[in-house]
Amino acid sequence: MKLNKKQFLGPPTEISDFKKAKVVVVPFPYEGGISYGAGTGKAPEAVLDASYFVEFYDEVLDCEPMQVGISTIEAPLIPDTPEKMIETLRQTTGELLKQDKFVVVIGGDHSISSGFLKALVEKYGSLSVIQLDAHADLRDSYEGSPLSHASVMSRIRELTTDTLQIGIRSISKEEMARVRAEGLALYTMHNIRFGDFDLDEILSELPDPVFITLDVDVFDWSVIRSTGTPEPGGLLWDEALDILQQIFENKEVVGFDVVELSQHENDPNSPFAIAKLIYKMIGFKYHTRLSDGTELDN
Ligand SMILES: [Mn+2]
Repeated sequence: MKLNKKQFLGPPTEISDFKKAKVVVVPFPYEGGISYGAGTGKAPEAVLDASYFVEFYDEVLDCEPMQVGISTIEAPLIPDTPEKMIETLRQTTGELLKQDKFVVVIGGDHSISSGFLKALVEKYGSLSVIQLDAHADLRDSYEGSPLSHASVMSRIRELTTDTLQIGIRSISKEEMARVRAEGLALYTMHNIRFGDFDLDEILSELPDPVFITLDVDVFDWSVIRSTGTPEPGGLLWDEALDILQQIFENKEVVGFDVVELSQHENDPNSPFAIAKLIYKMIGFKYHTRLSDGTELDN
């Protein structure tokens, strides 16, 4: 596994030392499955570039989360068929999981997530998936492809039946019928806005460990506007962080991916927000839970 020339955050070299790092960042610039705006293939590099401007110290957690060690590997060579692409990501993340790394994947479009999840299932046997997304992604296939980004939750539900979907505000009649028929845990933005969303209670019913797949279009476009299929009325920055912190504090999160950012030259803000988001999530993971059960030493 080759180290990336651009290390997430651009930290001192001892922080990005692969052997010592608890966290490994995997850039995975696949954009074969997008249906609307292009640019997800350039997103991981844009996030790495922007991450150089993220402050190491987190003023809320009162520590430098990077002290756990964060190493960024080079993006694997990505095959052009979706089946092989998913296999490549499964192998890459599987190898890192074997070395007990906490893996963070930067996409790429949402179709990549089932590859990472396959590796996690191989390691943990079974786990739950929390999806933050504007779209339900529950179509069995989309534009003829079962491996489309718009059907990723259908593929994920073939690997685990414990799913939780948050922030949804674009869902077809057929998808909603499936949610009702199968009793899926799906919470729309409308549920969140109008009080029908008790995250503590919802999380208590979800088995550990947990994989989080975060589609950046869950955010309101005042926060993130560079994404393939943006939807108005999403989560604001602090709302999303509150939800994520609650998840990390209450569940054993064993990996996450951040997908569907697209890179546009006239919008440096979205990649920066995503770089900061990823660093916040790493902070949530290690501020409250080190593998030996102790708090992170500031
Ligand atoms: Mn999605």
